Amino acid sequence: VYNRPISIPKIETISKAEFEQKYLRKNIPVVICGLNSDWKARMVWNISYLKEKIGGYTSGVIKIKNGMYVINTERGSKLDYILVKECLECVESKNIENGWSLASPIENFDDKLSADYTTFSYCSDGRFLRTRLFVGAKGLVTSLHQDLYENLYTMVKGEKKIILYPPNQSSLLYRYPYISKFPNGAKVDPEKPDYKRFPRFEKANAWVVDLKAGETLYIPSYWWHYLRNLDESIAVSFWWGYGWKLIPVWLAALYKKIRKI
Ligand SMILES: O=C(O)CCC(=O)C(=O)O
Repeated sequence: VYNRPISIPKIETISKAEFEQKYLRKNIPVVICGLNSDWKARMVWNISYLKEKIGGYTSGVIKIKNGMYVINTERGSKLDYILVKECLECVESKNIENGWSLASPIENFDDKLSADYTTFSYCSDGRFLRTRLFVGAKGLVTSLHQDLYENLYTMVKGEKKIILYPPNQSSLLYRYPYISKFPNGAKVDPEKPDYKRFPRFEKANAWVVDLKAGETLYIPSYWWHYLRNLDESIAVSFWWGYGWKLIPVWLAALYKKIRKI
């Protein structure tokens, strides 16, 4: 469906210096294989383990309607605070029509999961480091959006289709207005393109990958990303900032605080 797609290259683990030189400083996406192979999480994480470890916490979870995270212009009002156990049971029941998905900062769960993973050296000295745990049912879609952070997105279980567009194609993606509650979101659907409504989108070039357990995708800051679960999946993302790019990160945090979003 997407025009002239580029397959994101998959490489074996490289040194931090090489990662910085070839990818981070050039803002080029890449899939690194094997980075998380020594994580205990790769062996033990599944829904029942997570229920046992963190099921008793109350956490903000993302509401899902019709197979999508509800992160449209109503973003901000769609986090429900419920028991993690209830959210994970909903994932287990494969309900993506009207349910929840876990997308929570891992710090919400104190140190209950900290022995199961390690922060990758590529981002361990980055500022503003945020670690998030994603657990979602097969078929769940995260609509196209961009973030101010660098992102190392690592699959622990399952597989996801991920579609990226570089920031210099933003004008082809029909973003929501900067003053909306989803200023980092785009209106186009990469898997069901509507070229009548969004004619410029026909010129966009997607970078695509099916990201499997054990693989880590580097999503450079400002790159647009869209994700669909090909299986029930568990993933961890590390977001961080560095250099001048920390200025917009700080400004956005302030803006969110003021507008309470
Ligand atoms: O896991 C997902 O579906 C969303 C991940 C994401 O958007 C991110 O890490 O920025």
